[in-house]
Amino acid sequence: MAPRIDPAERAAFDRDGYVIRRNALPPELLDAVRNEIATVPRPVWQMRQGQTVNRVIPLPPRNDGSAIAALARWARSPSVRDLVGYAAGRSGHIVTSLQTVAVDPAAGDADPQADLHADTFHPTAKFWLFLNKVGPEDGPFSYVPGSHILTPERLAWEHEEARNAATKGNRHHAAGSFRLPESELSALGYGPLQMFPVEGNTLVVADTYGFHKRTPSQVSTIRTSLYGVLRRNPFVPWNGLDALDLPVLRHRTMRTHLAMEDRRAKTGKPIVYENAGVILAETPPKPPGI
Ligand SMILES: O=C(O)CCC(=O)C(=O)O
Ligand SMILES: [Fe+2]
Repeated sequence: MAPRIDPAERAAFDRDGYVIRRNALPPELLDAVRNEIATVPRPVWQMRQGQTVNRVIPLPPRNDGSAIAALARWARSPSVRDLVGYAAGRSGHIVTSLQTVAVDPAAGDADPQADLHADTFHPTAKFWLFLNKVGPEDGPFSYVPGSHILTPERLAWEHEEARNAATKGNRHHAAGSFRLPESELSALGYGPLQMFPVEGNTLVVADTYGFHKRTPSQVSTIRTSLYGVLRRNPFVPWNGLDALDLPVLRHRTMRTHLAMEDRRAKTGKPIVYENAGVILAETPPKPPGI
């Protein structure tokens, strides 16, 4: 994949584990997308994690003439897809949706994504195209530059954690998304955590095997992005060739998953994402328990 990546972005990724691309969308598309998000209600699913409400707004399955459909096409363009594939170490289906993250510090416990962590034990990529400015108070993404690189200390740590994670009392750690106190970064050969406040229209692509977190917000705030995840089975011995990326399937994976959640909810089974109806993406969430 390397020859297909812009050389400056490739060098930045190889060194840091992330790439930041400013002014990612053409200005007309950015304006149209912002305008549509502010005025056109869409089907929304959401999950509360403590003080944070995470919303998923699926992209339209076909070109319905909307600005969001044009945004979905942009996300499939080679300059985005190749970079995300390179960051994940392999190409394949990028599960993409609109995401809003609403934080109200008064509304609950700490957000588990605000603990420093690696998503899993192998390279895997996420991207955020932040549509509006994300200031230091707005819960920006934070990353430890270079922590996508497997140092001998990191390898030993992964091995040790893998042996005892299940008994450490943290659900996310036990599930394989290992948590790390910031004070232990230097023992693994890494430098300090860095926070990335961004201007609107900034694309951030990161290998989330590197240590990262959402910066906790001290104020009530909402962050909207186009969000994508490329996480493949690391034991599949080929690159590309992902059945979920076939045109008939790729628009449906998210919707099928959410429709299943709805069916589970109807029968009283536990769910992760609840159906929030057809609303504006940035509607302030109801306080917990209402
Ligand atoms: O939303 C963020 O800034 C980071 C959240 C996170 O850890 C993730 O999506 O893996
Ligand atoms: Fe994460």
